Amino acid sequence: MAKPFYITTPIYYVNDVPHIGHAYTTIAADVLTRFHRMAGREAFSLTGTDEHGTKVAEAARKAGLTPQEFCDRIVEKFKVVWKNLDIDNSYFIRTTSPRHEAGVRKLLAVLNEAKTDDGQDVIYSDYYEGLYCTGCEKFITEKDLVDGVCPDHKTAPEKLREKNYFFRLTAFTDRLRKLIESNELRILPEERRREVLGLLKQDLPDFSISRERVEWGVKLPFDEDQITYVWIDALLNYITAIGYGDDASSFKKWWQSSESVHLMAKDILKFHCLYWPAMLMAAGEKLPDTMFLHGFFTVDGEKMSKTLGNQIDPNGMVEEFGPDGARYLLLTQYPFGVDGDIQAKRFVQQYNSDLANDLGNLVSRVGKMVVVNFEGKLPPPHEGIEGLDDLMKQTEALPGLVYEHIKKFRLSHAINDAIGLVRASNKFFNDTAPWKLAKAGKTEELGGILYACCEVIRIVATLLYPVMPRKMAEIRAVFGLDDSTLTLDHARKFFELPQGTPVKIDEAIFPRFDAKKKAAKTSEKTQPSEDDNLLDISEFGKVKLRVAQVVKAERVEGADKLLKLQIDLGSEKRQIVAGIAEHYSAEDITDKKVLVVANLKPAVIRGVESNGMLLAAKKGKKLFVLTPDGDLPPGAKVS
Ligand code: ME8
Repeated sequence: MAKPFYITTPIYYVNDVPHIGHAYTTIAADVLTRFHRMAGREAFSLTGTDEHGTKVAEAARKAGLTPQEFCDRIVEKFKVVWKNLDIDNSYFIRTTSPRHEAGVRKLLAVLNEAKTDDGQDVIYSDYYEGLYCTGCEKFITEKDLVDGVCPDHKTAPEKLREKNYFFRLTAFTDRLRKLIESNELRILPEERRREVLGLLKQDLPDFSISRERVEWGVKLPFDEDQITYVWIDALLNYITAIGYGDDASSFKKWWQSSESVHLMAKDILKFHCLYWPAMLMAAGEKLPDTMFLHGFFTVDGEKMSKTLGNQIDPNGMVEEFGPDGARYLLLTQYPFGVDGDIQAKRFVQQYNSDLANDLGNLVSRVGKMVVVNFEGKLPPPHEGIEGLDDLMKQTEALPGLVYEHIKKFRLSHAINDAIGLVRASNKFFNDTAPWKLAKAGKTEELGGILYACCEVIRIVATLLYPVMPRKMAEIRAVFGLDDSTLTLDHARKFFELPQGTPVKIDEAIFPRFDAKKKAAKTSEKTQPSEDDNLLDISEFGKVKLRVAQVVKAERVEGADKLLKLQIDLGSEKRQIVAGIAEHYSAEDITDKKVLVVANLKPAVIRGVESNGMLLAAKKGKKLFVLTPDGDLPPGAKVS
């Protein structure tokens, strides 16, 4: 039985709002977690926020809030974005939580008692003098500066001299090097391992674990005048979150007996690959098994930064492409592990080609042919079809290949191989031309082609489930499959779908994205009640207009123009967001009968889901909601 799998993301600083850099690592961790679970392992995934230190205190001061108020506000943004992206983390750790703070103090007390092999104290106090960059939250040297300023933050560092407590790193570097060389501590990819081994060849100084002047942080248990250095505080989250200091059985399971992986980008290598394992060694704790340091990406060729204003909001990506589209697009821009560039302008084209055309089309044309030609019942398999053996071989090999990629953190390879099979299946479909067989009444051969394609779809949808959980569940539902068969084992076998399985397909799984639709969606987002979404007369018949009764109304937090309405449509209740708050109060609109467009795709407006659109008319600047004349019941058709 494989060990439980424990994976962590970095905990993100709350002085910045979530961007696609954070999303990239967190989605990757989520995919790995879901995949290992599918392979039958127990898995725990951790993410959270890094809330202490000068940087956060400074951001809070600028926002006119106490640090805690500021953290409480920003942390919600992280929680919301993870929810929007369908991140299924097992726990969310905040470094300002009492649980974490208690764990930090406990481990620091242990370190303070610890001795090195030659009997010296692991922790000692000394004076430190140096240049400190608040942006980096670290001391930097003259040679790090460019024109006298920190190259990352463009600010001049401060000169600081203060009493600090130090960790005797020098006493642990030899052991650490041996553990990395022997791969007992696996550092991946290889380039990063070499980088760490290179650092270990240099004369690494001891590092300081406390600050004298900082106020916002955890007090040292052995000197209450000193605050734990924010990086030391942050690293400890990986164990406080799973019970270090307060839940021995959870800690035993998820740290001592699990396979643990720290996932991050290469920017925070030194803290994770040198300081963290050395601290664990000194405290007599097990080391993590693997550090995976993926690449750092630029956006459209530029470094992503708040100042440049080129940070991409993952919520916006979810609005455009749905959670699954956003997850897929982020992970497939460049190979996982190396540096890359994210080109947002390619998203629409790639979404259309991989998801709408290749995968979505395969599902809909195969599904529809089963519905039309076999009354929606899966036909039996059939042998001897040209190209079938090759397709089956490729399909049967895929789960093993994908799992190997996943074990080696080759996420983009795993996804590309699965999409490669989709393409091979589309080719098989085109080459065998089943529509011709249908015309010619060659039912057995036709059925065999459709059966094989359905099996490919089932297997691909299972293997890609960790990447696109919602859409793959939708595809699996075409064959009536639920989570009970969501296992790698079920994907490993061909001929799992019995003949006669009902096949139901209603709408395109990945509707094509076009510029027109995008423009319409944008105007809907910014002005949900504006009447500028003109339709052709021929298109009008497609619009489903209904009478609805407003059951409840409330303002959308942070949006002056928006009301969130719960409406009764007779056969169902729905939520819609309407841009009427400047004209109607929640009380004004509650209980009113209104007219709505009832067949719009769900949209997310200011983070709130809207399933329809309210009709209203304008006179000058005043807006009037349209109401039916006469006592019509909710759900009545408007024509
Ligand atoms: O460093 N490309 O937090 P942070 C790839 N609080 N990944 C990126 C990225 C990019 N352009 N930008 C950000 C901290 N990331 C500390 C961590 S852990 C004990 C403390 C991701 O908010 C990537 O995972 O600056 C990177 O390591 C992390 O965000 C840095 O997040």
